[in-house]
Amino acid sequence: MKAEILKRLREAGGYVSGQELCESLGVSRTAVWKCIRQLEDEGYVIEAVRNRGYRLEDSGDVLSEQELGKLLSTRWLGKNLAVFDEVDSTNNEARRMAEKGAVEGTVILAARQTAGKGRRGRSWESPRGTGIWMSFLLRPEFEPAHASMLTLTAAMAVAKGIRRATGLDCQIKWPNDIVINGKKLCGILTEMSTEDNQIRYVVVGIGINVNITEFPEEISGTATSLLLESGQPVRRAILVDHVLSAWEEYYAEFLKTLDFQNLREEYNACLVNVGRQVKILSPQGAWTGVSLGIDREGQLLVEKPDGSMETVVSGEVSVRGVYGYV
Ligand code: BT5
Repeated sequence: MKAEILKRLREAGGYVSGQELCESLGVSRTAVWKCIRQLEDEGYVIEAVRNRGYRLEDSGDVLSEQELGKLLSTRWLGKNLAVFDEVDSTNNEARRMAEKGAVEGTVILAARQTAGKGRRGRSWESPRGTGIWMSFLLRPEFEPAHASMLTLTAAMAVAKGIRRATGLDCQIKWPNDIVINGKKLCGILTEMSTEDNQIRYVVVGIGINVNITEFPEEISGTATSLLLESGQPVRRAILVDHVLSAWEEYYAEFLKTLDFQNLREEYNACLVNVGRQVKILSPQGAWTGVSLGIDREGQLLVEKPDGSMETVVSGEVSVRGVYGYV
């Protein structure tokens, strides 16, 4: 019924009375109103005027299967696509779908996550309708040791996607953050299921703060959104398309060598703090050194004060600027 109401609104161009919708669809006013609310949750902007009815504005930031299906210019990624109004976590949903046999390249999006996840049990703020909360499913044939580099390919794709969609230049904070003006705009969470040292599937989860205007106090000093940075609202579906298309290209490049041989230079050009002091926070303690960028395995090279070189493996560590988050 939601699709039918949308069709009527589109065709009418102007107002369609609630009464008319009820009668022609044979449903109650409440049922119509509920569908209108759902469409608004998907991002459609619908004006409701007493005695005239509903009118669809075409400036909406719509993130629906229909809209994305029309827009997506990828070759294979997202051909199987599911957009939810609400899930606990798109990564969890992707894993559930993977267990049931979903195909490689399945993309899952949600308007809102009720239990968005960061790394190591941390949570990810995912308010309704203002971000891209997205995961995609891969069933690669390479060994599990290569999988951590998928996070790096996703970071490159987000940076390029944002540049193409908005013109904004952002930077990568190794291994899984995208930052702009020293604040976090995006986080990436890659999860893997293995058996007998073989990958069963990998889920790459990407959270991008798009049109968020306010963050909870705990992160208001470190988090930002594209709207806050540029002053312009961004259409999420267009950004999704740019990020997924860019990712397909980087992934194809990565698959040629199964490492960052061909991507390293471009990655390091986007990396924040190259040539600067960084603080490495590991379970064994904190130390500082100068970041020299990543090597071809995707590990961060850091020069210690005594001149020796340390290779930092992602997973357990966080990297900070010496004076704060970046
Ligand atoms: C991450 O973890 O940055 C990975 C976040 C991945 C989120 C995506 S959304 C789609 C998919 N589904 C999921 O459930 N997850 C993925 P980490 O490096 O551990 O950073 C988490 C920390 O970032 C939190 O402890 C907060 O301090 C901060 N944070 C939480 N929400 C944020 C937000 N919306 N923007 C910026 N910072 C945030």
